[in-house]
Parts: sequence; C-alpha cells; structure tokens
Amino acid sequence: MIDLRSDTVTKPTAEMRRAMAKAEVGDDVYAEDPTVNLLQQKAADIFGKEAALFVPTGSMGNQIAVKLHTKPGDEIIIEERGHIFNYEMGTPSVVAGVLIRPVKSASGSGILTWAEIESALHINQPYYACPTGLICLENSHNLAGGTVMTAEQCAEICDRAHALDLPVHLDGARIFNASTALNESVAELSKNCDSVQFCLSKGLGAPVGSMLLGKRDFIEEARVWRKRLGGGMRQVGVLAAAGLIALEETPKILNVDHENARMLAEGVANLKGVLIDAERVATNIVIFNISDANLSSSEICAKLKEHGILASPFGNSIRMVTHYDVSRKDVETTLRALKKIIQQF
Ligand code: TLP
Repeated sequence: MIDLRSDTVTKPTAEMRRAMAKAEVGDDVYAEDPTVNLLQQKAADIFGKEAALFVPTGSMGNQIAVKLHTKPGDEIIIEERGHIFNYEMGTPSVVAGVLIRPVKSASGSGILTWAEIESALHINQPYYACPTGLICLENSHNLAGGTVMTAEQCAEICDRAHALDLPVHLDGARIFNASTALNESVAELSKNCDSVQFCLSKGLGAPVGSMLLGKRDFIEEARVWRKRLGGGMRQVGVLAAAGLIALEETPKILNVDHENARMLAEGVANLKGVLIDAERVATNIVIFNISDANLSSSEICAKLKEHGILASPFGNSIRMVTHYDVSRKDVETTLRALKKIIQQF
C-alpha cells in the first residue's frame, strides 16, 4: 500500500530498531531512564529551552500545556482549524475546564496575525467575559495544508501577548518540517513561546512519542500532570532511543518529503474538478478540494484504496501526507490513479 493518510504511519528505520534493542533503560517515573534523560536534554538544547519532557503523544503534550497555562473558566485563542480545537476530543474543556475561542485567519493560511488575535481577546472584562488565558499557535499548520509561520510572525505574537501577561503555547507537532521549509532553526521558530510541543512520531519517524518543552518549573509541573493523565511510563528508553535517531537524523531528509508533496500538489492541480494552490504547499501536507469533481471525497478515497493507495477524506477535501515511506515513484503512481478515477466519472 502507498499510505498517504498521515506521516504518523511511518515505520521505525532499521537504525531505530537497532538502537531500541540495545537501549539502556531505567524507571522513568523515578526519572531514572538514562536514554529518556538524554533525549530530554538533547531536545531542550536544540530548542534552547530550559527543560523537556518525553510524553506518549502530541495530544498529551498540548493538553498538559493548556492545563498548566490556564485556570478553569479561562478562554484559549486558537486558529479555527487548529488541532487542539478540532482533533483533541474536547480535552481543554474536560481537563483544563477552559473554553476555546476559535479565530478565523483572513488570509486562509491558518497563520493568525496579531490584529486577528487582538480582536478576540478578553482582557479586563471581569464580570461578563471569560478572560483570555492562553494563545495557541500551530507550526506547521496541519489543516491549513502544512503552511508555515516565520520566526518573525511568531515573535511578534509572543511579544504582544507577553506585554499583556498572556502565555503562548506552540503546537509544533511538525515544527521540523517548518524549519526545513523556511531554512530556519526550530529554536528561532519557537524562541519566545512559553511552551512547545513537537512530535517524534510524525515525519521524524519514531514509533511513539512527543516532547514538551519550556521553563524548568513548568516541566516539573508537567511531569506531575503526565503522571496524573496516565502517561508515566517505566523502561521507556526503548522508545526514547528511536526518538533520539528521529531527532538527529530525520530532519536532514525532510526536504525530500516536501519535494514529493509539491510534485503531488502540482499534479493534482491539473486534474478536472480539483482545487488547490500548489504554490502554497510548503511542507509535506497536500489538501485539495474536490467539490467540483463528480465523486465525493470518501468515494475517491475508496477507489484509491482499490489501486493500493490510502488517503484521508476531510469533508469536501482530501488530505495526502508525504513521509519517508513514500517515494517519488509512489507519487507518480498516485497521480496516475487519481487521474483515472476522477476522469472516469
Ligand atoms: N495529527 C494527526 C491527526 O490527529 C489529525 C494527523 O494525522 O495529522 N498537533 C498536530 C498539529 C497534529 O497534527 C497532531 C496529530 C497532534 C497535535 C496530536 O498528536 P498525537 O497523534 O501524537 O496525539
């Protein structure tokens, strides 16, 4: 199968499996797993943050951050297609007791401007509005099609937010993709953010795991919440060993996924009934609208499956994500199949 549903489907490389087999381990609930400790130190160094915590999933990393930055009854501001709002099962309201204030990005890029954020803030309106407690950003922006936010855009939002005493959390599930696309370090892309979550288990290829980064006190508190949420794992160095390779090796080859995604986008842009601005595809996510095709997104995905290709239907759109288990040849095969399916009907 050519699996374009997500970059979460990557299988660990042979090098990762070897490292997993010989990983030194200890009990990570006691903070005694040397491989986890090494991964946490490496991640903190790369991002220029005080400390890092290995968490089982990106969702848990994000939700611990939301919990720690807010108090019940607060509101968090996020772009309306943000993952924390749309795909984390309402956890902000369940765990942190906060309300989400989704904000539209007028440019359609998913990257909010300060003016857009500012118009949604609730500051000093104590008796009738939920106070804004946190701003959540996402880079790259998944549902906006892997779009990227520059270091300057992020820094401006952080500066303005901090001037109002508001913290900023960055969902950087795919920040290494953004870093590759912008030729900018992940440290710069997340410089003034109070916390950052990034995934080892997406395009970086590790089988499991995400990292939450921030100040030392924040990470100490995050460790308590990780345990509360059932994420205190034991000899988890076997996973961290794969994470170390994902962190050190895979960023070097993410450009290949981006080239494949651009080729895919340019190919689908030529198909009848398909709408996509291929120029906007900067990373590894390709989302195209098929409202004008004669089949629904689910029907197209079902037919693609008959050709051995997996993709995700999202309403009137289809999402395809490239990763290291998808080759240029796989992209050509996918384009041929799509052409056949769409033009047949
Ligand atoms: N994204 C998944 C699905 O949940 C949609 C995917 O296939 O893209 N932040 C962002 C921006 C994400 O895209 C995801 C996962 C997460 C957080 C959550 O990570 P996990 O799946 O590890 O909880």
